[in-house]
Amino acid sequence: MIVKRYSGNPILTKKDIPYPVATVHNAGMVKHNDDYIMLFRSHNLNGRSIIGKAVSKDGYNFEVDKEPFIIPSTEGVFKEYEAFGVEDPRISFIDGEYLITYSAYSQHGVRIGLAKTKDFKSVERFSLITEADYRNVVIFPEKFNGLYARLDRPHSEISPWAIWISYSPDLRYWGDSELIMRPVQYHWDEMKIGPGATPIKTPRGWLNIYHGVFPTMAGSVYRLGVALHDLHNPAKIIAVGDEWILQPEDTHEITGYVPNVVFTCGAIPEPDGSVKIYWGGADTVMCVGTANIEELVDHCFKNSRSAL
Ligand code: BMA
Repeated sequence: MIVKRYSGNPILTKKDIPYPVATVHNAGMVKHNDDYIMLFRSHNLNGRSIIGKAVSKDGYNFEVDKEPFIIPSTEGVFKEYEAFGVEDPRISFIDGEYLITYSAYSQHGVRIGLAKTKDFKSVERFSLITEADYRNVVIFPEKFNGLYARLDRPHSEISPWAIWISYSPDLRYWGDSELIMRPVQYHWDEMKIGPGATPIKTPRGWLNIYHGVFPTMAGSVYRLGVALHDLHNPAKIIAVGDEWILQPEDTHEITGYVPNVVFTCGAIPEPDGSVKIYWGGADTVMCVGTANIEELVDHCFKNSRSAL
């Protein structure tokens, strides 16, 4: 197994949350000073989502804040576009601040909000950085030729859901968008793919742990795979692993709010060359596993397929 599940999974469930929620899943992750910060999504009991925060010293045992961290805004333009909930945060550290991208749901569709924090004590909304219909936006933790770069996943009726890249000088205005990776027909990720964890810099390229979906008679199966982007030009994908790295297998991944789902929004590289990958199990609980970063990069080259 390339990803070793932690024996104490799930690491966070609704029972650990000091306010009423139905689920704890799809968490963005980052290390801030010596703390592992987890921003997790929860369904409220009305079916709409909010984002909570948990902190850990070891990456496995988390303490949850008494109050949610981001709830739908009651002010300005954000109020209109977050009315149905905020979901699936991703965190990137760049230029001394943490950027949090999240899905903002409303009657107008799903678009992406960008919020910033320096300390995870307070958080400020910056801008809504896409129109509808976008999900899964992750910002690279480094600039390329002076520009921020993000992976995103617009929806299209014509072509299957695929991974695109866009650039920005200021985080507000994005452009030069390009399709860089597509699903493969009759393959584990044939129905849709989307960016997952914030990309991890390695000597051989940026490691992108993404999710892929396969349709079955019993609904969709969400799995994780890996792709490697060029270090200097993230639009160029060097290799895409043919086989998934993680699929739903534990009971809390196979059954729950949405069965047969492992879905990642965050992974934390460690100084010893390992990475802790965090995933939501069945849209219900949070799980963690470890992998070796070099092995994940090797995996990208295993029967590597074309990205397009
Ligand atoms: C996707 C998103 C994720 C979710 C997954 C499985 O479309 O909604 O937040 O984890 O479906 O339900």
